[in-house]
Amino acid sequence: HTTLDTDKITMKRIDVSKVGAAEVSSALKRPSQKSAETIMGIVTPIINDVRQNGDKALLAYTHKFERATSLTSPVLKAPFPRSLMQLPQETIDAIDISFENIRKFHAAQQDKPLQVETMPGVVCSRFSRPIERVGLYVPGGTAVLPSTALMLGVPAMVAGCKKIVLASPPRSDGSITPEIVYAAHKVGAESIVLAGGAQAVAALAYGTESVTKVDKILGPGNQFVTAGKMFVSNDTNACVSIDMPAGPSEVLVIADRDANPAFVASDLLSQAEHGVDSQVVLIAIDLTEQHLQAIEDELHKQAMALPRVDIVKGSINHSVTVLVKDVDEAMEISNDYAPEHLILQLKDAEKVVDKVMNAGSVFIGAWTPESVGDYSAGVNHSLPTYGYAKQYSGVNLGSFLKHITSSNLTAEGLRNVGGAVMQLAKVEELEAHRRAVSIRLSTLNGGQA
Ligand code: HSO
Ligand code: ZN
Repeated sequence: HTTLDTDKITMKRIDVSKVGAAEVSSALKRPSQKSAETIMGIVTPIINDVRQNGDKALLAYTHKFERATSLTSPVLKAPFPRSLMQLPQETIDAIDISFENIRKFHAAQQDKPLQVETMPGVVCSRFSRPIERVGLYVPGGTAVLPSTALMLGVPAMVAGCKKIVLASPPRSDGSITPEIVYAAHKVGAESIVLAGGAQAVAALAYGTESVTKVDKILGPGNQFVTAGKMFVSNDTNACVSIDMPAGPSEVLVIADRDANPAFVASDLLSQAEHGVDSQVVLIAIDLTEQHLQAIEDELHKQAMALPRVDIVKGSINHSVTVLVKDVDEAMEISNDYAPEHLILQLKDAEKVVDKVMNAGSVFIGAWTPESVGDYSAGVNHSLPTYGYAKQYSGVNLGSFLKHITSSNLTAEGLRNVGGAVMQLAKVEELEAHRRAVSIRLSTLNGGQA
C-alpha cells in the first residue's frame, strides 16, 4: 500500500517574519494536561488508602492496575538474586559503561566545604550531607527505562544516601525487568518496590510494613505519579520533598544551513517516539526551501521505518517548525520556550552556548545526538520539562544533598557583630534576642548586665 500525500508525517510551519509574537507563542504552547483537580480527585483516595492500609492496599492496586495478580509481596529486598539479573553480555557492558560515565560526571559535582570570615572572629561555614533515604521512581508504561534507574541511582550512590529505594511497576507476571534489577544492584539499592503510580509514591512517602519511608522522591512519571508527588510533598505528615514538577518530554532543535537534514530529523524523532504527548520543535535559521524540504522528507522517511511510528505520528501532530532569520532570534524563542533538551545543529554551536539562558540540557554540534545524553555520555536525563527549565535544574548530585551552614564566633567576633544584632533585635522588638547578645558582652566586660 502506498502512502498518500495526506498521510505525510510533517510538522506545521510558522514563519516569524510573517506572524505576530502571540501567534509564535501560541504555536509553541505545550499540549495541555488533564486538569490538576481531576487527577487529584483520582489519586487522593489511593494515597489515603495506602497510607492507612499499607502493604495490603499497595498490593491490591498493583493487582488491579498492573494486573500482577500473582504478586504476594510488594517489595524485593537486596541482595537481589542473580537469577533476576540475567542479561546478555552486551547489555551488561552498556550499563557498566554508562554507569561509569554518569558516576564520573556526578562525582565531579561534589563541592568542597566553604568557610568565610565575614568580620574578624565571625566565621560562617557551609558543608553538605546526603539525604538519608531516597525513593527513585522508574516508570513502566510503553517503554522500560533502566536508564532512568541509573540516572537517579548513580548520583544517589555518589552522594552517599544511606537508603536507596527504587519503585517501578512490575510486569503482569509480577516480575521486574532484569536491566532495572541490575541497575538497582549496581547503585546499592536496599530494595525495589514493585508498584507504580500514586500508590507507589504514597508507599515511599509514608512507608508501609515492608516499604521503607523515604525523605525525598525523585523521578519522572505519568500524570498520576506527578500528582502523587505533588500531594505528598504538600503533606507535612509525610515530611517528604520531590525533585521537580514534571510534564511530557520535549526537544527543541536549532538548525542552520550547516545542519545535516538526516541528523536533524533523527533527533526530532528520538524525542517524538517517547510518547504521543511529547513535543518536538525545530527552529530553522535562514534555511532555503530546499533544505527545509530535505528535513521534512527525512522526517517522513525515517518515521515510517520506526517501530513506534504511531506514537511518532501523535507527537509530530502537535509539533512545529519555526522559521527565523538569525541565531539571536532563534535563541530568544528557545529561551522563552525553555526546552528540556536543546540541540544546537549549528556551524559555531559551541559559541552559541553563551546565549542559552533556559534549558535542561544542551547538545552541542552535529556529533551530539540527544540519545548520548539519554543513556551514556554522563549527563543526567532527568530534566525539567514543560517550561520549568526557567527555574529548575535537572537531577544532579545536589538533588541528593542538603547544605548545612554553621557560624562560629570568638569573643572578638561577638564584640564586632553584637551591636548590629542588638540593634536589629530592638527594631523587631524581640528583647530575648537582644539579651542573648548583651548577656555575653557583659560577661566579657567583667560581669555586669
Ligand atoms: N529523553 C528521555 C529520557 C530517556 N530517553 C530515557 C531514553 N530513555 C527524557 O529526558
Ligand atoms: Zn529519550
